[in-house]
Amino acid sequence: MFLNQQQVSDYKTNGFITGIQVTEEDETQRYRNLFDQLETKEGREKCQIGLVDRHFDQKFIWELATHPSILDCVSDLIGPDVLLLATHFFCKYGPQEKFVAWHQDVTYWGLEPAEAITAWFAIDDSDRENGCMSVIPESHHDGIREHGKSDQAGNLLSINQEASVTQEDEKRAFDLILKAGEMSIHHGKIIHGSLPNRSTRRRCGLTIRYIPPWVKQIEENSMKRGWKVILLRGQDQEKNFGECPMPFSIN
Ligand SMILES: O=C(O)CCC(=O)C(=O)O
Repeated sequence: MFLNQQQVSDYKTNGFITGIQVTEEDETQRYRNLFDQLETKEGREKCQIGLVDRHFDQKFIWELATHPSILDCVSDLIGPDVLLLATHFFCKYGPQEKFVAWHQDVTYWGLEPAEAITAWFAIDDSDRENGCMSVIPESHHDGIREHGKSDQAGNLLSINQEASVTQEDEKRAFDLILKAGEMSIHHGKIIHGSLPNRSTRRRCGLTIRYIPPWVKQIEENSMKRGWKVILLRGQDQEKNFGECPMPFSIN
């Protein structure tokens, strides 16, 4: 086990854990340099939320998605059989009004049961000033809330979705402050979002989504396509998704 019993129990109760160090300083710097190179190639506009599933062509993203420390933590939480569902960067440049509205990840993913888990790996330091992610603790216990459209301009979410939250919920929000190279892990049903980046520093995080093998896709996701799911650890007896080969080997 990589996580201790307290962390496993906190995840079950609160729907998240945070401050887990994944990479040492030189490795963290290497990943930041590789992201910087991708950013130069793709442009900032695209980098905000347009880098989806690039683990298929960018080896460094694949390396992070299959990083042993991340997989060890994920296995401790969802079991020994781990499938990679997707990767997606959320990159906010500052100072700007772009934000991520409150939402629950699994709402538009078409999965049944809607069980997914996300590792949010900090490429850059992520704090209140540059718009770190916030979660509403324990909100993953209450099922899927109604999602409408955000009436505030600048929501980075693909279909401008926003979950209805009360002022009480907002008061309980917990900020996931991370140093580059650390990660938080959140449950697919926890309500989370992030405020605008008010700093002049970039705030980039790689979200890595995983599922256990008993999850099926029963509807199209909001990107109107099937997931390209890869078995990373253990076994997939269910074979609910077509076989997708690994784009690179696992180190
Ligand atoms: O990085 C953020 O600010 C939001 C990330 C997010 O919404 C997610 O992981 O689903």
